[in-house]
Amino acid sequence: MNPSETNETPATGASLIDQIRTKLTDRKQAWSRAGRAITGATAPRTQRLPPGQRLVTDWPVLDLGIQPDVAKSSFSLTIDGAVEHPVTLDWHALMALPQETSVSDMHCVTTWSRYDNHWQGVAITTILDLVRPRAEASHVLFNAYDDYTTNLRLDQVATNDSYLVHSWQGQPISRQHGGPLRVLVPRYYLWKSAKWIRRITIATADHPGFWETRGYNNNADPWLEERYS
Ligand SMILES: Nc1nc2c(c(=O)[nH]1)N[C@H]1C(S)=C(S)[C@@H](COP(=O)(O)O)O[C@H]1N2
Ligand SMILES: [Mo]
Repeated sequence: MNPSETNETPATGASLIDQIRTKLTDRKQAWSRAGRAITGATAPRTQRLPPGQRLVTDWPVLDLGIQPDVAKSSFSLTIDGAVEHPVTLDWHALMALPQETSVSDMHCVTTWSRYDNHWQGVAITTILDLVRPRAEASHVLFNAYDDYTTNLRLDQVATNDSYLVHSWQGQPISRQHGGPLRVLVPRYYLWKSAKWIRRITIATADHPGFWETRGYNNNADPWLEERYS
C-alpha cells in the first residue's frame, strides 16, 4: 500500500483535518482521473484474487483522516427511509439481534486484498427483515460518524455475506478500522463498507456517496475492475 494513505495524523484542529481531507481527496481524485491501477483485465469469479490486486497479510488503514471515537455506551444506529418499521438501535439492542460469524476476503481499490477475514456481527438481511423495506425501495445509503457516505443497490447488500460487523479475528474491531461497528459488503471494493456506521437509509432512488461523487465507480465490482467511473 501507499504508506501516505494511512491515517496516523492526530487531529489537532479543524484546519489540519481539512488540509488532510483535501490532500487525500485530491490524490484519490487524481488517481481516478488517471485510471490508476486499471489493468484492463477482467477475471472470472472462480479466480479468488481479482484483477490488478495483490495479496497482503496486514490490514491497511484508509479513511478521510478523522477517526471518530464512538463509545458503545453512546452508540446509536438508525435504519430509516423507505421502510415499514424504522428503528434506532443502541448497542444493547444491536447485540440482542442474532449474532453470526462469517469468513470472507476483502479487496481495496488501492490494490490490496486480504484473505480469510473472520467476522462477527449482524447480517444485513437480519436488519432488512427488522425494518421491512417498502416495495419501491431500491437503494441503500450508509452514513458514518465521520460524515462519510457510500451507496449500494438494495440487492447488493441483501446477500448472505453482508454484515454489520463488530469483531475481526475474534477481537473487537479497532477504532481505526471502524469500531465499534462497521459495514462489511465483501463482494465490492472496501470503500463501499462504511466504518463507524451511524445511519442506514433505505431509498427509492440512488444517492451517490462520498467517493461515488468524486470519480469512483458506482458499482465497484473488483472482478470487473470497476474502480473508477
Ligand atoms: N466512515 C468511513 N468509512 C470508510 C472510509 C471513511 O473514510 N470513513 N473510507 C473507506 C475506504 S476509501 C476504504 S478503502 C475502507 C478502508 O477500511 P480500513 O481502513 O478498515 O482498511 O474504508 C471505507 N470506509
Ligand atoms: Mo479507499
